[in-house]
Amino acid sequence: MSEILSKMSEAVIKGDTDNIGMLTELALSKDLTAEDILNKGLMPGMDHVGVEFRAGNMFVPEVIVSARAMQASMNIIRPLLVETGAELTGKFLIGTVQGDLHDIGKNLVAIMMEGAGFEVVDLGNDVAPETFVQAVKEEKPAIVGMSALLTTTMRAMDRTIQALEEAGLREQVKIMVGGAPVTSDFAQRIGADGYASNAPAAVDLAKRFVAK
Ligand code: B12
Repeated sequence: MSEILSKMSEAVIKGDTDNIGMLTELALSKDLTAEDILNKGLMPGMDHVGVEFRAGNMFVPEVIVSARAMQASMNIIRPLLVETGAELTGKFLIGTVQGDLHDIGKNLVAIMMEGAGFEVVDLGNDVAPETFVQAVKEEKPAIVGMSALLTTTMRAMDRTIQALEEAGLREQVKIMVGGAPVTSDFAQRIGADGYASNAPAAVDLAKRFVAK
């Protein structure tokens, strides 16, 4: 069984979009859960890609194909991750901040949030502060989530919170931030209501927000 999961990690590393769908179906047919596939197959593969990228052994085009392979598998397991039948808990608006194109982690948070019963509005990536403002006006979410993967784009979280303040919308929403370079210290400094280091922790935090 774990052989399939290591093959999935390898498929992410090699960016093997042709075979990853088949491997995902095979894993599911062997009674592996969507969580197993995500946490023991896809994530270790993407972690490895991160290490190799940092070491200069992999380059942007290769990382893109790895990301595509991971997304291809996530598209298959998505309904299973969502399938908890939870009641709608509130509206959750999420986006990757301006200047940042990384969206795998943001997508994962959105999927898990949907699975926990939140109605999710996903603004995509490279979302300008004014787009967040407009969306908060229109969608009236209970919670806004912002994702950033680059140290250079973390500041856009700050600018987005300021824009919400200037538009008089800050008090209407709870704001949570996340992404690899983000810390709870940083979240506090920019005036966010919370930080979570991964998707399940984001769900716990969101549930605490709406329970209050
Ligand atoms: C895949 C990837 C890419 C892909 C992105 C594809 C895509 N569709 O997302 C591509 C190739 C496009 C890319 C481009 C670049 N990348 Co890049 N990339 C990565 C890589 C390898 C993996 C990121 C990832 O998807 N991880 C898996 C997900 C599941 O994890 P995650 O994003 O951290 O999300 C989890 C948590 O953080 C949290 N979370 C995330 N969002 C949110 C939001 C909320 C509200 C909450 C509560 C929680 C939360 O929950 C998630 C799930 O558990 C990382 C290295 C790494 N290991 O992080 C580098 C990395 C982020 N990239 C990096 C860089 C430098 C770049 C480029 C500048 C490279 C270049 N020279 O062009 C460009 C920037 C493009 C841009 N403007 O955004 C650096 C950033 C360095 C820094 N500190 O700023 C990293 C760390 C690599 C490195 N070590 O150098 N990249």
